[in-house]
Amino acid sequence: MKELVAAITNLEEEAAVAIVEKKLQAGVSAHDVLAACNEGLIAVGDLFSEGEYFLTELMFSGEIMNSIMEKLTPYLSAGETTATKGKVVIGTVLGDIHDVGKNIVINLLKGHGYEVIDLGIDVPAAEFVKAVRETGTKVLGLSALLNSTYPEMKTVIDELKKAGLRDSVKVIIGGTICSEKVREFTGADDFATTAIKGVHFCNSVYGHE
Ligand code: B12
Repeated sequence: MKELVAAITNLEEEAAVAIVEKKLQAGVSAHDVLAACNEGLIAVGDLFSEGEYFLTELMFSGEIMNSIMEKLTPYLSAGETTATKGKVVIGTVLGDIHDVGKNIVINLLKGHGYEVIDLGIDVPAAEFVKAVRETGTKVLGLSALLNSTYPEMKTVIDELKKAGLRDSVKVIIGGTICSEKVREFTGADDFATTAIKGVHFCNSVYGHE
């Protein structure tokens, strides 16, 4: 796995994708592969923070992850069921365009039999409220990766309250910046820094555990 972390950190797309294919063929769990990819991306982020990498490199790391996801998705979705276990509305909050993690969560939820309504990126609070009202979902997932955008997750929850919808929907926030402190600040029901936690959350809300 060290090889994979290094290939992503060094932005070697072909090598990274080849290693992922090799690991999957060898029967390594897709979740373990994903964890190594995350480690590589965190290293890229750190190099960006330190001024070693620039926006171009950051963008390229996102592209590498998308190529890897093409290989990983079928494995993450293994065991797909046709039955709909329930609806989930999800999106990245206003001001934030990071969606690699959100898309992984979506793939995983679909693989576990959930109907996912993806509102995309940079989503204003009013759109989340509208989607919750119109779909009658019991779960809303909010994604944010920036220190400057996590307060927007609180705005969404406050708007749900104003619309009288807060009691009808459970909210889970996700992204590397999420913690118990952030959950408390936003008023969300739970937080996740892994995609699988989102699945467990939905299972408990919809009574599938
Ligand atoms: C790729 C990347 C980009 C790409 C995004 C491409 C894309 N389509 O998403 C681009 C180049 C566009 C980008 C832009 C920027 N980025 Co950026 N980016 C990253 C990087 C390297 C990787 C993010 C990623 O994809 N991780 C992989 C995924 C799989 O992980 P994840 O998102 O955390 O998701 C997992 C979990 O958190 C969880 N999860 C996530 N969401 C949800 C939601 C729910 C409901 C649930 C249940 C779970 C869940 O499940 C996922 C799978 O396990 C990070 C580094 C890092 N440490 O995160 C920086 C990082 C997030 N970016 C950063 C910054 C500063 C920026 C910019 C402001 C840079 C700039 N000066 O313009 C812009 C912001 C643009 C904007 N308005 O949003 C900083 C944020 C610092 C902070 N905390 O505020 C980071 C941390 C880099 C750094 N160390 O400085 N970025």
